[in-house]
Amino acid sequence: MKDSSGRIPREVVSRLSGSKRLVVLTGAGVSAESGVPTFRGRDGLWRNHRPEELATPEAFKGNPELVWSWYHWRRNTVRQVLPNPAHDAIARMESKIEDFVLITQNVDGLHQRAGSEKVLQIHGDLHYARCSDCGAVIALEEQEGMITCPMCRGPMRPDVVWFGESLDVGLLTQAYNASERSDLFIVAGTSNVVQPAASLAFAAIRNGGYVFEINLDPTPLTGSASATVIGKAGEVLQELVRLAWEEEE
Ligand code: BJW
Repeated sequence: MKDSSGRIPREVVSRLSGSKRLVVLTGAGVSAESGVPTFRGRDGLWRNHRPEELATPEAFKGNPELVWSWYHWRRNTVRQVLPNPAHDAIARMESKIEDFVLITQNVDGLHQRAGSEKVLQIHGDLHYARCSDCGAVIALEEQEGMITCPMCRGPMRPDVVWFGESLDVGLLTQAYNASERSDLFIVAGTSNVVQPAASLAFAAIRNGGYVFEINLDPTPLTGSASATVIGKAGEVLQELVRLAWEEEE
Protein backbone atom coordinates (compact mmCIF):
# COMPACT_ATOMS: atom_id res chain seq x y z
CA MET A 1 0.00 0.00 0.00
CA LYS A 2 1.40 3.44 -0.94
CA ASP A 3 -0.05 6.20 1.20
CA SER A 4 0.80 9.82 0.48
CA SER A 5 -1.61 11.12 3.15
CA GLY A 6 0.81 10.27 5.96
CA ARG A 7 -1.63 7.65 7.35
CA ILE A 8 0.00 4.50 8.64
CA PRO A 9 -1.68 1.29 7.43
CA ARG A 10 -3.21 -0.77 10.28
CA GLU A 11 -1.25 -3.80 9.15
CA VAL A 12 2.04 -1.99 9.83
CA VAL A 13 0.88 -1.14 13.36
CA SER A 14 -0.16 -4.71 14.13
CA ARG A 15 3.02 -6.10 12.62
CA LEU A 16 5.10 -3.81 14.82
CA SER A 17 3.21 -4.57 18.04
CA GLY A 18 3.50 -8.31 17.26
CA SER A 19 7.04 -8.25 15.86
CA LYS A 20 9.55 -10.78 17.19
CA ARG A 21 12.43 -9.82 14.85
CA LEU A 22 12.56 -6.17 13.91
CA VAL A 23 15.14 -4.48 11.69
CA VAL A 24 15.26 -0.72 11.11
CA LEU A 25 17.44 0.73 8.34
CA THR A 26 18.08 4.45 8.44
CA GLY A 27 19.63 7.06 6.18
CA ALA A 28 20.38 10.76 6.21
CA GLY A 29 16.68 11.74 6.13
CA VAL A 30 16.33 10.51 9.72
CA SER A 31 18.87 13.10 10.89
CA ALA A 32 17.46 15.85 8.64
CA GLU A 33 14.94 16.91 11.31
CA SER A 34 17.88 17.49 13.67
CA GLY A 35 19.29 19.96 11.14
CA VAL A 36 21.91 17.67 9.58
CA PRO A 37 21.96 18.09 5.77
CA THR A 38 21.20 15.04 3.63
CA PHE A 39 23.42 13.96 0.73
CA ARG A 40 21.01 14.04 -2.19
CA GLY A 41 17.70 15.63 -3.15
CA ARG A 42 16.21 18.70 -1.52
CA ASP A 43 18.87 20.63 0.43
CA GLY A 44 21.08 17.65 -0.26
CA LEU A 45 24.46 19.28 -0.60
CA TRP A 46 27.20 19.40 2.01
CA ARG A 47 28.82 22.81 1.97
CA ASN A 48 28.34 23.01 -1.79
CA HIS A 49 30.07 19.70 -2.48
CA ARG A 50 28.55 16.53 -3.84
CA PRO A 51 29.38 13.44 -1.75
CA GLU A 52 30.91 11.83 -4.82
CA GLU A 53 33.47 14.69 -4.90
CA LEU A 54 34.62 14.29 -1.29
CA ALA A 55 33.60 10.87 0.01
CA THR A 56 36.13 8.93 -2.05
CA PRO A 57 39.68 7.64 -1.49
CA GLU A 58 40.71 9.55 -4.63
CA ALA A 59 39.49 12.86 -3.16
CA PHE A 60 41.44 12.17 0.04
CA LYS A 61 44.56 11.30 -1.89
CA GLY A 62 44.26 14.40 -4.08
CA ASN A 63 43.37 16.91 -1.37
CA PRO A 64 43.46 15.49 2.17
CA GLU A 65 43.26 18.97 3.75
CA LEU A 66 39.95 19.68 1.99
CA VAL A 67 38.47 16.29 2.91
CA TRP A 68 39.56 16.62 6.55
CA SER A 69 38.15 20.15 6.75
CA TRP A 70 34.81 18.85 5.42
CA TYR A 71 34.72 16.10 8.06
CA HIS A 72 35.83 18.43 10.89
CA TRP A 73 33.09 20.84 9.84
CA ARG A 74 30.48 18.08 9.76
CA ARG A 75 31.62 16.75 13.15
CA ASN A 76 31.30 20.21 14.65
CA THR A 77 27.86 20.64 13.07
CA VAL A 78 26.64 17.33 14.46
CA ARG A 79 27.92 18.13 17.96
CA GLN A 80 25.67 21.19 18.03
CA VAL A 81 22.43 19.36 17.18
CA LEU A 82 20.21 16.98 19.13
CA PRO A 83 18.55 13.66 18.31
CA ASN A 84 15.01 14.18 17.02
CA PRO A 85 11.69 12.30 17.42
CA ALA A 86 12.73 9.77 14.74
CA HIS A 87 15.81 8.74 16.72
CA ASP A 88 13.72 8.62 19.91
CA ALA A 89 11.02 6.43 18.35
CA ILE A 90 13.62 3.95 17.07
CA ALA A 91 15.24 3.75 20.52
CA ARG A 92 11.77 3.06 21.93
CA MET A 93 11.30 0.18 19.48
CA GLU A 94 14.56 -1.35 20.71
CA SER A 95 13.28 -1.17 24.29
CA LYS A 96 10.14 -3.08 23.28
CA ILE A 97 11.52 -5.83 21.03
CA GLU A 98 14.34 -8.08 22.17
CA ASP A 99 15.44 -9.30 18.75
CA PHE A 100 16.10 -5.87 17.32
CA VAL A 101 18.79 -4.55 14.98
CA LEU A 102 19.27 -0.98 13.82
CA ILE A 103 21.31 -0.70 10.64
CA THR A 104 22.33 2.87 9.96
CA GLN A 105 24.15 4.44 7.05
CA ASN A 106 24.55 7.58 9.16
CA VAL A 107 27.92 8.42 10.63
CA ASP A 108 26.67 11.12 13.02
CA GLY A 109 26.17 9.06 16.21
CA LEU A 110 22.71 10.57 16.83
CA HIS A 111 21.06 7.14 17.25
CA GLN A 112 23.41 6.29 20.12
CA ARG A 113 22.81 9.71 21.68
CA ALA A 114 19.06 8.93 21.60
CA GLY A 115 19.69 5.67 23.50
CA SER A 116 19.97 3.08 20.72
CA GLU A 117 22.47 0.34 21.59
CA LYS A 118 22.06 -2.43 19.00
CA VAL A 119 23.40 -0.33 16.14
CA LEU A 120 25.34 -1.47 13.07
CA GLN A 121 27.07 1.63 11.69
CA ILE A 122 27.76 0.19 8.28
CA HIS A 123 29.32 3.40 6.85
CA GLY A 124 31.49 4.14 9.89
CA ASP A 125 31.57 6.98 12.39
CA LEU A 126 32.42 10.63 11.92
CA HIS A 127 33.77 10.86 15.46
CA TYR A 128 36.70 8.49 14.83
CA ALA A 129 39.85 8.51 12.68
CA ARG A 130 41.78 5.51 11.37
CA CYS A 131 45.45 5.25 10.49
CA SER A 132 45.96 4.57 6.78
CA ASP A 133 49.22 2.71 7.62
CA CYS A 134 48.72 0.68 10.83
CA GLY A 135 44.90 0.74 11.13
CA ALA A 136 44.84 2.22 14.65
CA VAL A 137 41.54 3.94 15.47
CA ILE A 138 41.28 7.01 17.71
CA ALA A 139 38.32 9.03 18.98
CA LEU A 140 38.31 12.59 17.67
CA GLU A 141 37.80 15.49 20.05
CA GLU A 142 38.71 19.04 19.14
CA GLN A 143 41.25 18.25 16.41
CA GLU A 144 41.42 20.41 13.30
CA GLY A 145 43.44 19.96 10.11
CA MET A 146 45.38 16.84 9.18
CA ILE A 147 45.93 14.19 11.84
CA THR A 148 48.94 11.93 12.40
CA CYS A 149 48.74 8.51 13.99
CA PRO A 150 49.79 8.58 17.67
CA MET A 151 51.16 5.02 17.28
CA CYS A 152 53.12 5.03 14.00
CA ARG A 153 53.00 8.69 12.80
CA GLY A 154 51.22 7.54 9.64
CA PRO A 155 48.48 9.66 8.00
CA MET A 156 45.06 9.29 9.58
CA ARG A 157 41.75 9.42 7.70
CA PRO A 158 38.12 9.65 8.82
CA ASP A 159 36.89 6.22 9.98
CA VAL A 160 34.10 6.07 7.40
CA VAL A 161 33.39 4.06 4.25
CA TRP A 162 33.91 5.96 1.03
CA PHE A 163 32.65 5.12 -2.47
CA GLY A 164 34.56 2.23 -3.96
CA GLU A 165 35.61 0.93 -0.54
CA SER A 166 34.35 -2.30 0.98
CA LEU A 167 32.12 -2.26 4.01
CA ASP A 168 33.26 -4.17 7.09
CA VAL A 169 32.51 -7.80 6.24
CA GLY A 170 31.45 -8.71 9.78
CA LEU A 171 29.00 -5.82 10.02
CA LEU A 172 27.61 -6.46 6.56
CA THR A 173 27.10 -10.15 7.33
CA GLN A 174 25.24 -9.27 10.52
CA ALA A 175 23.13 -6.76 8.56
CA TYR A 176 22.19 -9.30 5.87
CA ASN A 177 21.46 -12.05 8.42
CA ALA A 178 19.20 -9.77 10.45
CA SER A 179 17.44 -8.47 7.33
CA GLU A 180 16.81 -11.95 5.96
CA ARG A 181 15.29 -13.24 9.20
CA SER A 182 13.29 -10.11 10.08
CA ASP A 183 9.49 -10.30 10.32
CA LEU A 184 9.29 -6.51 9.91
CA PHE A 185 11.86 -4.30 8.16
CA ILE A 186 11.38 -0.55 8.53
CA VAL A 187 13.40 1.64 6.19
CA ALA A 188 13.40 5.37 6.86
CA GLY A 189 14.99 8.45 5.30
CA THR A 190 17.25 6.86 2.72
CA SER A 191 17.27 7.41 -1.04
CA ASN A 192 17.98 3.68 -1.43
CA VAL A 193 20.54 4.24 -4.17
CA VAL A 194 23.82 3.43 -2.43
CA GLN A 195 24.88 -0.21 -2.47
CA PRO A 196 25.08 -2.56 -0.69
CA ALA A 197 22.80 -0.85 1.89
CA ALA A 198 20.06 -0.50 -0.73
CA SER A 199 19.98 -4.29 -1.18
CA LEU A 200 19.09 -5.06 2.43
CA ALA A 201 15.37 -4.34 2.10
CA PHE A 202 15.28 -6.52 -1.02
CA ALA A 203 16.98 -9.32 0.93
CA ALA A 204 14.17 -9.05 3.48
CA ILE A 205 11.53 -9.13 0.72
CA ARG A 206 13.12 -12.18 -0.95
CA ASN A 207 12.89 -14.00 2.36
CA GLY A 208 9.20 -13.24 2.81
CA GLY A 209 9.72 -10.22 5.07
CA TYR A 210 7.37 -7.25 5.31
CA VAL A 211 9.03 -3.94 4.36
CA PHE A 212 7.61 -0.61 5.52
CA GLU A 213 9.21 2.49 3.99
CA ILE A 214 9.02 6.09 5.21
CA ASN A 215 10.36 8.89 3.02
CA LEU A 216 9.46 12.38 1.82
CA ASP A 217 9.63 11.10 -1.76
CA PRO A 218 9.32 7.77 -3.58
CA THR A 219 12.59 5.83 -3.97
CA PRO A 220 13.72 2.83 -6.06
CA LEU A 221 12.41 0.65 -3.21
CA THR A 222 8.90 2.11 -3.16
CA GLY A 223 7.43 -0.11 -5.88
CA SER A 224 8.60 -3.25 -4.06
CA ALA A 225 7.91 -2.25 -0.44
CA SER A 226 4.95 -3.86 1.33
CA ALA A 227 3.80 -0.42 2.52
CA THR A 228 5.07 3.13 2.14
CA VAL A 229 4.14 6.33 3.88
CA ILE A 230 5.23 9.59 2.32
CA GLY A 231 6.01 11.82 5.27
CA LYS A 232 8.58 13.02 7.78
CA ALA A 233 10.41 10.23 9.57
CA GLY A 234 10.04 11.91 12.99
CA GLU A 235 6.29 12.32 12.70
CA VAL A 236 5.56 8.93 11.14
CA LEU A 237 7.80 6.92 13.50
CA GLN A 238 6.43 8.66 16.61
CA GLU A 239 2.87 8.00 15.46
CA LEU A 240 3.72 4.39 14.66
CA VAL A 241 5.15 3.80 18.14
CA ARG A 242 2.16 5.50 19.74
CA LEU A 243 -0.32 3.37 17.77
CA ALA A 244 1.61 0.13 18.40
CA TRP A 245 2.12 0.46 22.15
CA GLU A 246 0.97 3.57 23.92
CA GLU A 247 -2.71 3.14 23.12
CA GLU A 248 -2.69 -0.26 24.78
CA GLU A 249 -0.78 0.83 27.93
C1 BJW B 1 13.52 12.25 4.50
C2 BJW B 1 13.49 13.37 5.32
C3 BJW B 1 12.63 13.31 6.42
C4 BJW B 1 14.89 13.78 3.75
N1 BJW B 1 11.89 12.19 6.65
N2 BJW B 1 12.76 11.17 4.72
C5 BJW B 1 26.20 -1.96 -7.46
C6 BJW B 1 25.64 -1.23 -8.49
C7 BJW B 1 26.04 0.08 -8.75
C8 BJW B 1 27.04 0.68 -7.99
C9 BJW B 1 27.58 -0.03 -6.97
C10 BJW B 1 27.18 -1.32 -6.71
N3 BJW B 1 27.89 -1.77 -5.64
C11 BJW B 1 28.71 -0.81 -5.24
C12 BJW B 1 28.56 0.26 -6.03
C13 BJW B 1 29.30 1.54 -5.92
C14 BJW B 1 28.80 2.41 -4.80
C15 BJW B 1 27.34 2.80 -5.04
O1 BJW B 1 26.41 2.28 -4.48
N4 BJW B 1 27.13 3.78 -5.89
C16 BJW B 1 25.78 4.25 -6.18
C17 BJW B 1 25.69 5.75 -5.89
C18 BJW B 1 25.44 3.89 -7.58
N5 BJW B 1 28.93 1.74 -3.52
C19 BJW B 1 30.10 1.68 -2.89
O2 BJW B 1 31.11 2.14 -3.39
C20 BJW B 1 30.14 0.99 -1.54
N6 BJW B 1 31.21 0.05 -1.55
C21 BJW B 1 31.10 -1.16 -2.10
O3 BJW B 1 30.06 -1.62 -2.44
O4 BJW B 1 32.32 -1.83 -2.19
C22 BJW B 1 32.40 -2.91 -3.11
C23 BJW B 1 32.32 -2.37 -4.53
C24 BJW B 1 32.93 -1.18 -4.88
C25 BJW B 1 32.82 -0.67 -6.18
C26 BJW B 1 32.08 -1.35 -7.13
C27 BJW B 1 31.44 -2.53 -6.77
C28 BJW B 1 31.56 -3.05 -5.46
C29 BJW B 1 30.46 1.99 -0.44
C30 BJW B 1 29.40 3.01 -0.27
C31 BJW B 1 29.83 4.01 0.80
C32 BJW B 1 28.90 5.21 0.87
N7 BJW B 1 29.54 6.23 1.61
C33 BJW B 1 28.79 7.44 1.94
C34 BJW B 1 29.74 8.38 2.70
C35 BJW B 1 29.92 7.84 4.12
C36 BJW B 1 30.75 8.71 4.96
C37 BJW B 1 30.17 10.08 5.10
O5 BJW B 1 29.05 10.26 5.60
O6 BJW B 1 30.86 11.01 4.71
O7 BJW B 1 27.64 7.13 2.72
S1 BJW B 1 28.07 8.26 0.49
C38 BJW B 1 26.58 8.73 1.28
O8 BJW B 1 25.44 8.01 0.71
C39 BJW B 1 26.72 8.23 2.73
C40 BJW B 1 25.32 7.75 3.01
O9 BJW B 1 25.33 6.87 4.11
C41 BJW B 1 24.91 7.12 1.71
C42 BJW B 1 23.43 6.94 1.55
O10 BJW B 1 22.78 8.17 1.53
P1 BJW B 1 21.35 8.28 2.24
O11 BJW B 1 21.49 8.08 3.68
O12 BJW B 1 20.36 7.44 1.53
O13 BJW B 1 21.07 9.84 2.05
P2 BJW B 1 20.45 10.61 0.77
O14 BJW B 1 20.80 12.03 0.92
O15 BJW B 1 20.82 9.95 -0.49
O16 BJW B 1 18.88 10.42 0.93
C43 BJW B 1 18.15 11.03 1.97
C44 BJW B 1 16.72 10.58 1.83
O17 BJW B 1 15.99 11.04 2.96
C45 BJW B 1 16.02 11.15 0.59
O18 BJW B 1 15.36 10.06 -0.07
C46 BJW B 1 15.00 12.15 1.15
O19 BJW B 1 13.80 12.18 0.40
C47 BJW B 1 14.76 11.57 2.52
N8 BJW B 1 14.39 12.53 3.55
N9 BJW B 1 14.32 14.32 4.88
C48 BJW B 1 11.97 11.18 5.80
N10 BJW B 1 12.51 14.36 7.32
